[in-house]
Amino acid sequence: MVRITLVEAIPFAVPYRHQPRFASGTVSRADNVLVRVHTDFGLVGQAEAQPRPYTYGETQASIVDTVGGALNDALVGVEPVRSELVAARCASVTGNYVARGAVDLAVWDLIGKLLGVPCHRLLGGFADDVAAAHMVSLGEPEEMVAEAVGVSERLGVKTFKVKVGRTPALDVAAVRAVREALPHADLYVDANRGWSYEDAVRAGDELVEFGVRAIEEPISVDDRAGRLRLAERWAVPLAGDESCISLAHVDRALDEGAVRAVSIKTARTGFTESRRILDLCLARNVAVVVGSQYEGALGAAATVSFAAAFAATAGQPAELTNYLDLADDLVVAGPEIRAGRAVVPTLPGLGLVVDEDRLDHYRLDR
Ligand code: MUC
Ligand code: MG
Repeated sequence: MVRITLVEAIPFAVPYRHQPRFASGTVSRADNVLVRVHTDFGLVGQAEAQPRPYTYGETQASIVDTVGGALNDALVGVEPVRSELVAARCASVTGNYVARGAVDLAVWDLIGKLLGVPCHRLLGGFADDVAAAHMVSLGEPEEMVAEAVGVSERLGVKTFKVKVGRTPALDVAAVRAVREALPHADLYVDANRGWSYEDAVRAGDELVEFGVRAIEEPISVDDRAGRLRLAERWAVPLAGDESCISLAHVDRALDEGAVRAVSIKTARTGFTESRRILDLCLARNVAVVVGSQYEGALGAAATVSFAAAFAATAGQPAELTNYLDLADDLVVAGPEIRAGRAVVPTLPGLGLVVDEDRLDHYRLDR
């Protein structure tokens, strides 16, 4: 019987080539955490956590503390293949979504390695690849066009989530410019709660005219009445992201009625809770998008493994390309993206190999 002996949290920092910018923040450096789940069998499961204080309140320090403290205490001695026991033990720690999500992913990586099976097959294995969507950072409209066109040309990507949430005039100018440069692209937008209700009306109405197919988190998630009015106003779905950070949040958001598409992020709900969210959305006939929070390659491997695993997610674009915004990464090679599609890793677990020299170079704890 294989048992968990240690859950380790290694903080590291990798610079960006192109810094992600959105209405609620900027990621100037990937100050992330590598989670390693060790066993008495020698095999190690690993995954990456990305602190997003403006979304979850978690920091790199809090993630290191929670993973190496309470979550380690909860999991030492547990058999990793008993994934529901792992989930129940981790549920004894509330909040800390990113810390818990990464531990869940690292345990699934370990299960895959123990069984010799890629995670995407363990989850369902519906398809071997999935269309990739790219998130376009805030910038001057011409910079945003250059980013989208560059990704389209380099990777063959056809779907773009354009960041908005500034002034309606600037947002409309940016999306118009991207639309003109890529007339056939599939576009949706994400305001990361940056608009006031009035700005959302002004910007959103015009953006719907440009054919954006969803508007993610237009205003404060606390303005429930405003969100409902916007959802009723627009012909395209209001997509929930920051309002949908756990199964219970999704359940409440769907009850409230404004959210008609849900962003599922393995970075915050791992595989275990992401699957429960997907099932809830399927039961309620609500669209889902497999989303990203600017993971590195290990996180992107989790995203593609999940997105490709299910019939309900494999047929639509998942946010998968932004790990290439990093100037470097911890792994020997990231997930492959060709002709606009991300391919599932074929090695066991999450399928990526950490380059120990790079980890030594980027880790912050030595
Ligand atoms: C998104 O969809 O909002 C921005 C912050 C974060 O945590 O995720 C991103 C992308
Ligand atoms: Mg979002």
